[in-house]
Amino acid sequence: MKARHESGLNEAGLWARFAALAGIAHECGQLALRHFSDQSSLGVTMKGSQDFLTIADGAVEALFRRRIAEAFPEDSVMGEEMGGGDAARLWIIDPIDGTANFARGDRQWCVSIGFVLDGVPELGVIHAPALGETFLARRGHGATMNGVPIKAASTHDLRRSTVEYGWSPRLPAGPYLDAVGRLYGLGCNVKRSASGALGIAHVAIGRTDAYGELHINSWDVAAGLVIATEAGARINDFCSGDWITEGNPILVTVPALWDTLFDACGIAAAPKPTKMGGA
Ligand code: LIP
Repeated sequence: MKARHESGLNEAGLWARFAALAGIAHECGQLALRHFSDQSSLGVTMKGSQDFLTIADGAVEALFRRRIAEAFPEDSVMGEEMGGGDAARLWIIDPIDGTANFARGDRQWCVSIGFVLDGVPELGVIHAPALGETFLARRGHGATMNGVPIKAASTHDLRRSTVEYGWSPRLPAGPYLDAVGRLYGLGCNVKRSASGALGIAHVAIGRTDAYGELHINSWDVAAGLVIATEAGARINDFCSGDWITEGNPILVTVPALWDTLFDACGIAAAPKPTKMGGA
């Protein structure tokens, strides 16, 4: 069978990875859930202001790396806690996205795993075990939540819209607050749940109409890029420049609101982060 990409990975190889992805994510989720259920043992430390770290983050990423080394030894892994870099066959994991929530006993967290082939996000899973929800997609083959097809909302009226606008201490608060003010001025409902991956998944399933953030890391969004695109959402050119190692601004919206929200969220004028999150 002809190689599907320069990486030499053919269609069967992509399907094999897709078939393994949900199972590996669930095993990682179960480990995370065991730690989540014993809050006194989390060993919470701070990587910086509002930048939480627990022992679960490292344990989940280590488990994921073992499973990929066993199943797909020729693939590379990049993760929030143990680092990595670009490669032709690249798994990108945020072992606990929404760590601030995880550390406080809030269920809004997930394991987010994407597979990027020759620079193109091909597979994604966002698994939220404490919520009983698993979002899954392969590029060109649709997106599901718990096996049921999902699609983004058809909202046209900003006064009926809900926008999640993410924040992190990687950027000064000014541009964030300015954008939030513009969104409220347009009649939007604005929220923040502190998990970028779940924020993108909620656009894909139609619970919200946009997720924006002036800077976010590749491990937060690699899975959501595939899931949201397959659900019919529109996404900015996040996969440009050194997106894998440096991140970028992100905007995911229902199609009808793209132009207005791109301007209101200030994506074109996003400042560069003062420090990188993660490893
Ligand atoms: C989170 C991101 C989110 C951001 C949070 C935090 P983490 O990642 O997914 O977009 O707004 O501040 O950075 O640290 O929970 O893995």
